Amino acid sequence: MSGDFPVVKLEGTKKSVTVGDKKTPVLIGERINPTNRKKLIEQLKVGNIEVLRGEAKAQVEAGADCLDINVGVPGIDEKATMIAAIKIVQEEVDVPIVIDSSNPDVIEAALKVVQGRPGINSTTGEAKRMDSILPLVKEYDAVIIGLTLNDAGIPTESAKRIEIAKTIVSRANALGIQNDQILIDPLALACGSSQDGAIASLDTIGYIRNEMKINTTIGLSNISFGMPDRSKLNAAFLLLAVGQGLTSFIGNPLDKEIQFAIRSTGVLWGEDNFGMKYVKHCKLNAPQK
Ligand code: THG
Repeated sequence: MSGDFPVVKLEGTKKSVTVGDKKTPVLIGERINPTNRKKLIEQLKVGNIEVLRGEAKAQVEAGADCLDINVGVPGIDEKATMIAAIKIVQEEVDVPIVIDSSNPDVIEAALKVVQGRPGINSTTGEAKRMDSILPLVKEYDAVIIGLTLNDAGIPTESAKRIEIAKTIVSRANALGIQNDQILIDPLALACGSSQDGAIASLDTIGYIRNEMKINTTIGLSNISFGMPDRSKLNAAFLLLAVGQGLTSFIGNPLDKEIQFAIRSTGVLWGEDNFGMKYVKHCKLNAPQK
C-alpha cells in the first residue's frame, strides 16, 4: 500500500506473509484452539499432539496464510504442550505462526523454539500485561497483536478503544518496537447482544487505518455469537471491515462463506490476476451435477 502505511512481515519456516500490502486480508487460521472443541480438549489432555498435524494441514490447504496456536486447557502443562505443538505444526506446514497464550512464560518458551518471525497474541492495554509482553516482542523481533481492552474491560465506544490502541502503540514505540511490528485488534462483540458493537469495531478499524496508520486484525467469529447462520454474518462483517481497511483477521479457513468473501475481495479490488483465484475457487465448489 502507498505512502506511509507500514507493512507487517511474518515469517514461517519457508513462507513469509505481508500484512498491509494488499486490500485482500491475510487469514490467520483459528482452529488450533480448544475453545468450544470437546474432542480437541480431550486429545490435548492426554497429550496427543499428533492431531494438530491434520488441523494445520487442512487449514493451510484451505487457504490459511498463518496459523494461530492456542493450547490453553486447564490442568495441562501449557508450556510443554505449546512447545510440542509448535514443533509439530512447523514440521507439517511452512506458514507463519501466531503464538496465542494468556501466560507470558508460555509465550517466551514458544518464542525460543518457533522458527521464523511469529505473531504474539496478545497484549492488552493493561500496564501489567504490556510490561510482561512488550519486552519479549522487542527481544525476539516479533509482531504483536494489541487488544483494545484494559482493566475496565472492553469499552463499548470506539473513542475509548482508539485511546487504548494509542496507549499500546506509544508504549511499544517507547521500547523500540516499530509500527511495522504491530497489529491492533479493535475487538468484535456479539452483535446480537450489543446493538452498536459492530459499528464500534468498524469505526475503530477505520480510524486506526487512516489516522494512526497501523495494521489491524480481528477475531471474526465473535461478531455472530448467538445468531443463526453465523458463517454468512461473519462473512458480511468481514467485507464491511475490509472496506474500512482491515488488513488481517483470525477466522476459520474451512468456512466456505469466508473463502468466498476473500476471493471476492481479491477479484473486486484487482488483486486477483484475471480473476483466476476466484474462478478456481468457484470450480472447486461447484455443485455436483
Ligand atoms: N482476537 C484475538 N485472538 C483471538 C480472538 C480475538 N483468539 C481466540 C478467538 N478470539 C478467535 N479464535 C476462535 C477459535 C475457535 C472458536 C472461536 C474463535 C470456536 N470455534 C468453533 C465454533 O465456532 O464453535 C468450534 C467448533 C469446531 O469448529 O469444531 O468457537 O477476538 N486477537
